[in-house]
Amino acid sequence: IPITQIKLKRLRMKLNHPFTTSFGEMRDKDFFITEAIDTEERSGFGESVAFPAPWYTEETVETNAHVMKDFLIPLLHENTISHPHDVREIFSPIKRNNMAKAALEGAIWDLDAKRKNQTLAEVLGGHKSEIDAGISIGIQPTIDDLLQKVGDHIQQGYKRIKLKIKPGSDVKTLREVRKQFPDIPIMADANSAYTLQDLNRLKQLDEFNLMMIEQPLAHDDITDHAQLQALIQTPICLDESIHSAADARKAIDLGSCRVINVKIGRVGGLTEALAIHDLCRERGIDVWCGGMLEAGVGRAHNIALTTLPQFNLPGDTAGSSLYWERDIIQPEVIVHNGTITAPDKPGIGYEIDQEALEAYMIDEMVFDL
Ligand code: OSB
Ligand code: MG
Repeated sequence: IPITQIKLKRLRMKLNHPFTTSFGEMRDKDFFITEAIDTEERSGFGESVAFPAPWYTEETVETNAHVMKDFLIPLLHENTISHPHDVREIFSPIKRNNMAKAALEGAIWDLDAKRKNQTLAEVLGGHKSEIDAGISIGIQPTIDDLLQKVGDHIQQGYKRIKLKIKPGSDVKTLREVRKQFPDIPIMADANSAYTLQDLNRLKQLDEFNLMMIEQPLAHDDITDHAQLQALIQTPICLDESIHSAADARKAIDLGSCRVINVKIGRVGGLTEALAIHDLCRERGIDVWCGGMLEAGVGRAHNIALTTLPQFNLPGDTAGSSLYWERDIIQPEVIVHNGTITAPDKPGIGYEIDQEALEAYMIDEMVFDL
């Protein structure tokens, strides 16, 4: 793939609604859009999902900038890439920093698909023409706010509702939601807010018929989760704990989870995400695509990945308008009757809204390869 230039565009975008989890509140997004340009001046786009603070994993926007600029882009300069699959190997001397790796690898996957005049979904091996959309609701100021939001999103057709929980905002909250909405598909995400000491509280969640509980225990744990899974009925889904297909294999072998949330950034790119997909398909583990409050480019990558067959549960990729006044892609991601139609144009399948992109841009770095 004859890449001549890499551009890193730093954007700041205001979220329509602040998003609160057990680890903190986010009001806006500060992140990188990556662009890989070839000899024919075609462009592929990627998005880094790291947040300004290391709340979710250890990466930040600043560590992304440092690692891309000082380590990963030089590796792209020194090596030839015949296929996007090669990027994982080329980046392997650099430990972790998965979101930085995924941001660059994603732009190369998009560029390669465009060069082949195929959709990103096609080059990944995905065939679904529509994908099911779920939504993740942050912790709300009051229970009434939460009930209102759940009702609105069910009305909009979302196929499952994810609620953020933490100690003190869990059993009572879920009981209220279940009372009002006895039959809807609900799951809870704790973002590592509990320990095995909270076993009794976690056991109480079994009464709410949750599809799953996501990452109840430590962000870097798989063994306590195996103990917990043996003691509760609700399936455990791992998010933060899974950084690679090797992690996924160990978690499955130990019985630490029955479901895996795949985030392209967290696992270091689409190649690794495909490996996790294939493993889960072999082992009969359900998978779905998580979200990181992405702008349109990241959202488009999630949609392409979700067209693969083992993505058999609704993900967290919701419509653009729930997050942004104006997204950076055209058309924006639209959810209709709880589904997103996979785009049929080459690559990520959405045009970059250059005017919006420029309006949000706060910095740009250009590297010749
Ligand atoms: O744990 O899945 C998570 C957002 C930021 C950080 C972590 C998580 C989330 C979400 C939101 O749940 C998903 C989305 O709407 O993009
Ligand atoms: Mg999560």
